[in-house]
Amino acid sequence: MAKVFVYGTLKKGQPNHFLMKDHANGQAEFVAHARTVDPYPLVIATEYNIPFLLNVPGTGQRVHGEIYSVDQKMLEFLDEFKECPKLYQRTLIRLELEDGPGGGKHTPDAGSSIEAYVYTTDTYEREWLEKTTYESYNSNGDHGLPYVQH
Ligand code: PCA
Repeated sequence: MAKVFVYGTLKKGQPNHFLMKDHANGQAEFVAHARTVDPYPLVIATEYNIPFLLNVPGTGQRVHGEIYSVDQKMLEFLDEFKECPKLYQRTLIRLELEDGPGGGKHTPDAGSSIEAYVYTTDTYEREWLEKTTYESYNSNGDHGLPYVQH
């Protein structure tokens, strides 16, 4: 099982979360909420209002998201869905754990730090570095840039 940190449309309540719940794509189990140890620019770009974590650590904000434990099938599905490595590249990132589902003995401790895969991008346009950055993505946030399914 691999750990994947999602920060965009794959989070609960966001437009592509259903893809992680579809067992035809593999298995994904929620582990915990987390935020990046380093700041990164999380921007919304393209005509489809797609969220991207630009691979520029040290600028932007510490970004909130969700960690999932996924099987090989789901990892391959996500790579394909994220057009990895063309549009996004799957990299490792250091995260600070927030709350987990609670209860179980495998629940990680809040405040501890772990590494997980994340889909960041190096293939951004220069203007994206000037865009507004977000701490926590919400397609229906007051930025008025809802994700467009395509
Ligand atoms: N989905 C991925 C990356 C950006 C996006 O739209 C995610 O939620 O992490």
